[in-house]
Amino acid sequence: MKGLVIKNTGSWVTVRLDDGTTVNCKMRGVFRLKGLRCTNPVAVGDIVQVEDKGGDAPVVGAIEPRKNYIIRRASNLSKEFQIIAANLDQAVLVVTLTNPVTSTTFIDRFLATAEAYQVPAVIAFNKIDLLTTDNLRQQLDELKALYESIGYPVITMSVVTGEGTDSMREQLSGKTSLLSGNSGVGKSSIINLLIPDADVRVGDVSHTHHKGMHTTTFSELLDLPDGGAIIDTPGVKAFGTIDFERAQVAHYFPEIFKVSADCRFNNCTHTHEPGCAVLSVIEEGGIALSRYQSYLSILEEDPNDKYRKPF
Ligand SMILES: Nc1nc2c(ncn2[C@@H]2O[C@H](COP(=O)(O)OP(=O)(O)O)[C@@H](O)[C@H]2O)c(=O)[nH]1
Ligand SMILES: [Mg+2]
Ligand SMILES: [Zn+2]
Repeated sequence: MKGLVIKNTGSWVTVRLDDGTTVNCKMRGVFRLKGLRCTNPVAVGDIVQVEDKGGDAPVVGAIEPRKNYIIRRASNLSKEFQIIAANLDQAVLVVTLTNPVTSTTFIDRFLATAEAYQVPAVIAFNKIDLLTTDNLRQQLDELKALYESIGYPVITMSVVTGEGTDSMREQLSGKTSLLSGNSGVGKSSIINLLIPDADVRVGDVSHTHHKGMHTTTFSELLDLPDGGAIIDTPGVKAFGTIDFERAQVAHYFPEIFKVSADCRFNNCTHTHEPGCAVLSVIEEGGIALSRYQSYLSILEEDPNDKYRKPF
């Protein structure tokens, strides 16, 4: 029997079969993914075979090839990984300019990681009802223009006033979307707004619970009333970092990558090299400084420390 994984609590997964019924399956041992120890090989969004071998519960057998997936460390210093979600149509990053402040570095690292995972990214600025100063409103306009110019869809919205929520609904319609963002930006509120019977807790810092040395992440696929689904991963702020090779970082900043075709050296890191097209475009104001700073912040990470910094 084939089905879609709609819930994962670590040791159990819930699979929705083709006929619409759901079945709880047991997980089996530790799998390996590209040479990495992986404690949680089956993820929400996976299409799996369910095998009923007459034991106390059916088990998850083969996993269908994924179109994409995202991973994170099982815990900060762990060498083990968890797949957070698979087969995403898009990843929506919910951000706020106030209460709390989301930094552009955080946004850009998320976008770069989404590029690397080949998951289309969307930015949703929530809590625009709190932008009561000219300065904040101008910040919103500038960031919206910046990210749209790079090619990312941008939504501006408020759960409180309802402004922009139709655009959010439209953006999510018919797709499977991961909802990410710092704690407190309004992810749970958005889910409750769009899926009235989801009844997700609002205001909780994290639903993550500790089990031995590992942080077990509970994730769930929530159906949208008009088609599509949101993958909710409480306690996961953003993607885990992935293996960024220095030379590849520019590939994940579309506007930097485009210009880099004109650099004199094809191994240009766009930091100091003569004939660097990126540096000259930055000087002309054609690439935002905030984006370049985020690029540098990834480039400057210790290459031996990869997989070490979840963000
Ligand atoms: N002013 C304002 N507050 C909001 C908005 N959306 C959510 N909140 C509040 O922000 C807090 C955190 O929301 P929550 O949905 O739990 O955020 P999460 O941690 O991202 O899931 C709660 O007190 C919400 O009521 C909004 O659009 N405007
Ligand atoms: Mg929440
Ligand atoms: Zn260059």
